[in-house]
Amino acid sequence: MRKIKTAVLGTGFMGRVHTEGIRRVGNVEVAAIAASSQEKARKFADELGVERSTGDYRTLLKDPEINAVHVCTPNALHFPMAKAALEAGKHVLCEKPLATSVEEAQQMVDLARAKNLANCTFHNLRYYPMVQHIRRMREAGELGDIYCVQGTYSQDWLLYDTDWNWRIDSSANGRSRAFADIGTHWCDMIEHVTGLRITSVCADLQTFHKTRKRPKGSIETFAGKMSKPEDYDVVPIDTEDYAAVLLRLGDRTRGAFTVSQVSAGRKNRLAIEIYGTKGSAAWDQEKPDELWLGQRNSPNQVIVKDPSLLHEKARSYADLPGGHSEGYDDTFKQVFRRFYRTVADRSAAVEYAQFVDGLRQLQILDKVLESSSKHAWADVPAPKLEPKSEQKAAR
Ligand code: SOE
Repeated sequence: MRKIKTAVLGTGFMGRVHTEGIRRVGNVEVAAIAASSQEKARKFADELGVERSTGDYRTLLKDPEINAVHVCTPNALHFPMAKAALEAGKHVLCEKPLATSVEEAQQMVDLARAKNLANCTFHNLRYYPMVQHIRRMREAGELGDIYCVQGTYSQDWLLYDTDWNWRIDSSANGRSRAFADIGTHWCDMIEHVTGLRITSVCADLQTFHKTRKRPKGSIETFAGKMSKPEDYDVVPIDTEDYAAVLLRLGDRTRGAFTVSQVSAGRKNRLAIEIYGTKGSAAWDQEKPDELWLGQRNSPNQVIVKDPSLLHEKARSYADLPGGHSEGYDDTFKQVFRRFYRTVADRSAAVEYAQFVDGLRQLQILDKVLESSSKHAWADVPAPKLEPKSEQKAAR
């Protein structure tokens, strides 16, 4: 079997999880690694056993043997790298947020379309088995019409003013931090699961740390919690630690959620609650195999992931039998498997978030920032382009 050859651009937290995840897909080989320097790329490639490495990703784009790239670099590099890769005819899977502006994201959507290349925005969190189960319950009408949605995406890894990562530097990250980093995941999930569109937002953003202590060395995502940097510069901060957002999803459905990177004890708590006319569902990423189902006239239930008990259409997202947990890592495998199916066969169904979905999240983000600065509701534009994906059928 001839393997599809792919290159991973970026050697941070995401570069590592992507490299490991790609290897779980049988017909794909991580052929090369690119980083900001040859030394960095070689060190990473040696650790993970990848033959080829480079400090200049453009050399990989010239190689006709490389079919696809994963863009796992800081946000500000997503656009130039993905654009160059598409221009070179490579299929692109890009980390979220897709870009640092709506304009860049729109160009990426247009270019991928014009070149007819597979394109994925890595909103992987939709693909936990229990999240897919809620989605299919909703499609089957088991929750009824949705009255309201609520929840949070809360973390604590940026709680102290000594916590640092490239995301805090807006020149590498873009003008929004907490919302772009994790709020976009929440919105993507809620739209995907409910099939509804966020139509207006009223947001309040807060930066608790007006300055932070930037260590003189570099710090990996989440790793700052284990280091005690003594040598630092005090720098002003222009991105938010926290956001609270009220939502309208069409004329009837309402919602509210918070986003925080300073909530002690909350490690990676993406929680969604959906309240419908017939029943409710609540799920929390910190306990991914469990799903709470609420009823008015019968006892509530907590169901545990077990492929034999999942909705038929959600079953392909669970690979292991009940009692064998499937988590964050496994969502990568689920997306990669589906992405590479469409790379191998351009007529295969698209079962992942595309660039157009990443653009959508940047449009919501834009309105969240506008609403917070104006202290007013802001309307989110209806998408011009509907994804050609499975998501269309759900909406
Ligand atoms: C950091 O906040 C981060 O790694 C995000 O970038 C991911 O998208 C999220 O899944 C976990 O947290």
